[in-house]
Formats: sequence, C-alpha cells, structure tokens
Amino acid sequence: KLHGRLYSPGQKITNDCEDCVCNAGRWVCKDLPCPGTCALEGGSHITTFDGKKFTFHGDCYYVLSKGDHNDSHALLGELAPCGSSDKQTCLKSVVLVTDRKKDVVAFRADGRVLLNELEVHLPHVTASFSIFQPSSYHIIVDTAFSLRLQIQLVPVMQLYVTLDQASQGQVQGLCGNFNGLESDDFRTASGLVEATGASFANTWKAQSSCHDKLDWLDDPCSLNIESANYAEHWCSLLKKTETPFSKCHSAVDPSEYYKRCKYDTCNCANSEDCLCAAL
Ligand SMILES: [Ca+2]
Repeated sequence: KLHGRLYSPGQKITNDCEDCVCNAGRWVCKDLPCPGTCALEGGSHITTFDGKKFTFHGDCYYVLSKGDHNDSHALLGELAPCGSSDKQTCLKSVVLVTDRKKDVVAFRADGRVLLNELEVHLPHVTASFSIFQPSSYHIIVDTAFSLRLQIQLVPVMQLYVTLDQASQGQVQGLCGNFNGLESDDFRTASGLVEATGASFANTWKAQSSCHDKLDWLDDPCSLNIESANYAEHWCSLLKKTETPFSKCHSAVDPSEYYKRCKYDTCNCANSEDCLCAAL
C-alpha cells in the first residue's frame, strides 16, 4: 500500500528518484539518478539541495551555489530588509554569473532581466543559457551546465534551483554541497561546519563590505496577537482535513509549511502577500 492505494505483488512504481517493486508486502527500491532542488522562499527561508532548512535574514549578496573547483559560473542572491524592521527581508534579485565570469545576468524582483547591465527582452537564448517567461508570474532559466532556475515574481520573489545529479558533491554555497548528507550542509569554504544558519550564511557574503547578521530566534507571532490570530486562521488550512491541501498530506507533511506560513505572515508588514507566497 502506498499513499492509500493498493498494489499487487510484483507491481512496479517509478518516481523521480526510485524504482520500487512490491515484494511480499514490502517495497524493494533502487535509487535512480536524482536532481536536487534548493529553494529560497519568503525572503529568508532556505532549503538546501540535501534538504536542510534554515531561516536567515540577510542584507547582502550571497553565493547560493557555485562549483567547488570550477568557478566559471556562480549563482548569487541579494537579500535585503524590506519592511519596517530589518527582520523582514526579501529576495531582491538573483544573479547568474556565467561564461567564465564574462556574462552577468541579473533577475530583479520587478521582473526586469539585465544582461551585463543592459535590459533584455524575453525570451533570450545564448549558447550557454536560455531565459523565458511562461507567465507573468515566473521566469525559467536553463543552462548548458545542468543548472535550472525557476524564479517566481508574484506576490514576492522566490527562487527554486535545480541541479542534475552529475553535479552531486561538486558545489558549495548557501544551497549546500549536494552530497546526499543533510548534516554537513553548514560547511563553509574553509572546511569548517558552522553551528547556525547565520554563522554559515555570513561566510557566503559576496561583498566583504556587508555586515555579518545574527541569528534571530524569536517567534514573530509572539509579538502581535492580532497578526497571530490572522496567521493561525489561514495557515491552519494547510493542516486541516477537508481542505484542498488535505489531499496532499499522504505525500507531503504540511507541518513545515504551516510553521513557515505562520512565521512569514506574522513577520510581514503586508501580511496578505507573505501569506499567499507561503501558501
Ligand atoms: Ca550535504
């Protein structure tokens, strides 16, 4: 039985990462080459390629991912305060440095795309990358080096980075080293494994002039009872049965999404935008 469906002995299922055969009431699985996805959501929540989740309120350009040895391309993200306090941060832009650092493509939160500081109109195709915009809500970037970006623009900028398994263990940055181990994802360029999200993230500043940021461990919902009630009302829909989300519960645990939804909704000056982005 899987996700509420019954399977007969010998029946085979394939998902993104595994081939499984039903054998005497158990699944016998074989790993398949599996791409990794790193996400930067709500302006502060990072999920690494290996699935480590942390929250960091940055104020700088940070290296999200670059090659371990070969630094001919790199992906940067610009995080900055965007509300009434510096505890509300937004992803302001995503920068792809490519073609042996000759080309710099900047994706701005307002949807503009700049190639070497000149605005380009989409779609834009070169030998090493192509950019297209399937809807006003998002931009897709494919590269010749197995990196794929999905940039969401509305209601706030969020980023999903996918890497082929061929890059496994050969990258570093805020998105982690993609070696299949979650526990070593706070490893810095110098080889130390840091203890907290901020101490790790500070080592990936792309500009030395930026200040280091501290971890912020407060619960933003403890600061304002009105926001807390609003957030609970809407975010709890993620966990409830008999909502459209409940159909996904057998495949996706909603608790992490619920936690993040409450955090962002309480932390945000414009709660509705942050709520919608989290949902
Ligand atoms: Ca790892």
